[in-house]
Parts: sequence; C-alpha cells; structure tokens
Amino acid sequence: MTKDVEEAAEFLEMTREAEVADEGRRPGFWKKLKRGLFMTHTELLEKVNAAFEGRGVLDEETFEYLEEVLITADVGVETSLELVQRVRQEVQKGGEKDLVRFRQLLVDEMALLLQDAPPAPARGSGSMVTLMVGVNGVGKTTTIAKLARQAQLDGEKVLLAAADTFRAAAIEQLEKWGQRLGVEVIRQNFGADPAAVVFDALHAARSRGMDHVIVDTAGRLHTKEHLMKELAKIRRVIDREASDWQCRTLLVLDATTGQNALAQARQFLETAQVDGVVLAKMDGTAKGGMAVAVARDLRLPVLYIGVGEGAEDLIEFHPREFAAALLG
Ligand SMILES: Nc1nc2c(ncn2[C@@H]2O[C@H](COP(=O)(O)OP(=O)(O)OP(=O)(O)O)[C@@H](O)[C@H]2O)c(=O)[nH]1
Ligand SMILES: [Mg+2]
Repeated sequence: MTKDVEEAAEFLEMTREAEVADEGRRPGFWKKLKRGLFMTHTELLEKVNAAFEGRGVLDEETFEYLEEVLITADVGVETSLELVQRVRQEVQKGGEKDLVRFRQLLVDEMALLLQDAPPAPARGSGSMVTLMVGVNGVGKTTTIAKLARQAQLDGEKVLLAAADTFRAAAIEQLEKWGQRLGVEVIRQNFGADPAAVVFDALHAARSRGMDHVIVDTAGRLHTKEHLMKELAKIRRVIDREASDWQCRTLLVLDATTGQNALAQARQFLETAQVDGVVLAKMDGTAKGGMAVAVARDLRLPVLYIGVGEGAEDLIEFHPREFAAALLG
C-alpha cells in the first residue's frame, strides 16, 4: 500500500471506531445522520465516483465536473467554486491520485467551510426561551416537538407556547404533540394576540420552575410586514418578561426547497434577529449541500437537522460529522 492509501484506510477505520464509541454517548446519532443525508450522499458520491472513475485522473475536467455536482446539491455557486479550488490546490501540492484520499480531502475542506459561520450561542445555566420562526409549512411545529423531546431527555422541564393563533388547526396540532410527549402547552383561543400567549407562558413557566419554554409562531399572516411586526412584539415581551433568561430565535428552513429556502431566510434576516438555523426535512432531499450555503452565504450556524417526522428525528449539527456523512 502507498502512504496515501494507508492514511485513507486509517481515516476510514478511525471514523468507524468513532461511530462505535459514539453509540453509547449518543444512541442512534450516526444512524439518523446517515438516514438524513442518504439522498444527498448517494447522489453526490455516485457523481464524484463517476467523475473520478470515468477518467482515472484528477485533471481540470474532473474539477469542473465536481463544481457542477456540488452546485446541483445546492452548496451554492461561489462556495462550490471555492471548495473545488481548495481541493485543487491540495491535490496540486500533494498529487492525490487515490479516490478515498481525494474524498477525505473533500470532507476536510467542506468541514472547514462549515465551521466558518459564527458559533451557535452557548447554552448557559439558567432558563431559556426558544422562539421558532419560519414561513408556513417548513416544519416549525414538528421541530418544536422534537426539541421538547430532546429537552426531556436532557432532564429539562419544558413548556410549549401556542403562539401560532393564525392558522386554524395550529393550536390543536401543538396540543396533540404536548399530549403525546407529556408536555404542557399554554394556549389561548384561535385569533388571540400571540404576544399575550407568550406572556402567559412565561408567567406559567416561572411559577412552575420550568427550564425551557419553546414558542410556536405563525408562518403566514396577512402581510409580511404584519408577520415581522408580530415577531418583534413577541420578542419584546420575552425581553421584558424574561430578561434574566437566555433567549434564542431559531429559523426553520425546509431543506427540500433548496435555494428558495435561502431566499426566504434572507427576507427573514432583513427584519428579525436570528441566532441559528434548523434544516428540516433533510431526509427527503438531495439538497443537503444547503447546510454549507447557510453557513457561508447567510453566515448563520446550523444547529439541528430534521431527519424524519417523529419526535426523535432531530440531531445536533456538527460540521465535521456532517461532512463525513455526506461525502465519506
Ligand atoms: N420527512 C420529514 N418531514 C418533516 C420534517 N419536519 C417536518 N416534517 C413534515 O412537514 C409537514 C409540515 O410540518 P409542520 O411542523 O406542521 O410545519 P410548520 O412550519 O409548523 O407549518 P405551519 O404551522 O403551517 O406554518 C408535516 O407533515 C411534518 O410531518 C422532517 O424533518 N422530515
Ligand atoms: Mg406550525
């Protein structure tokens, strides 16, 4: 074996060992991650392999094809070009000939790009409010159920606020999740002021010694301005009523909509402060490269990815593991 091939084999072995060791700490993590990235992984790898095997050499044509492949996976045009340029430079330095070693290079460079976004706000020791925002249908309510489940598993006392009072069945949908998970849901009637629901929820949470309040919001109102005003009002209530709590706003994006989701995110960022992104429905798409575009183009950290419709189908996002599962 040449040195490169030995190194590549060692890398794969280490990855496998890390997965096995991880199983005790985070049961099912890798299985879920791979399930979530299955479509993107299959499509990317097939094409990367085809680019390499069809030619047997890493020449300029292979690199150009690779750029196309990454763009198709919604990595974003500029980021795809940059990623390939980095790999190109590494290859020129080291003369990589082996496919496994080449893929390892891609994983390394992608992980570096993913780490480029500002870090996620660290979880402090006190109580926390999580405000979930995003346009309609992206997966906000389902993600709230998943976060509540995760909070329960972490031993936190969690409470949900049904502040989507705009869509007819939204309150009932959240209540159903609450019943299923054994989590209390604070609600008012359909059409009520969402900020008033949040106010109630924060007071209930204080008197019951809750660790975490998660707020569901409407994805659609009469106009965009109306929606943004309402979110700002909710945020003001939180700042006033829970000034000693940690507060984060998470933007949920539907990964299956690719570049569209990025355009939506840019609109949200114009008016609302966002601390991090959840990429929902990653299991249903080959557009997993979006995570890179979120980090690079939106400069937002991806905190979680949704990999199914169940309460436990959410995993924390880690750049290195994501890149390894995507391309490794
Ligand atoms: N496969 C898959 N489906 C998901 C995921 N997350 C959400 N969904 C589904 O997407 C659909 C919409 O999810 P909701 O959570 O209701 O979305 P929402 O953003 O709250 O929608 P509105 O309240 O209408 O704004 C539901 O059918 C969910 O089961 C995911 O990670 N994977
Ligand atoms: Mg909803």
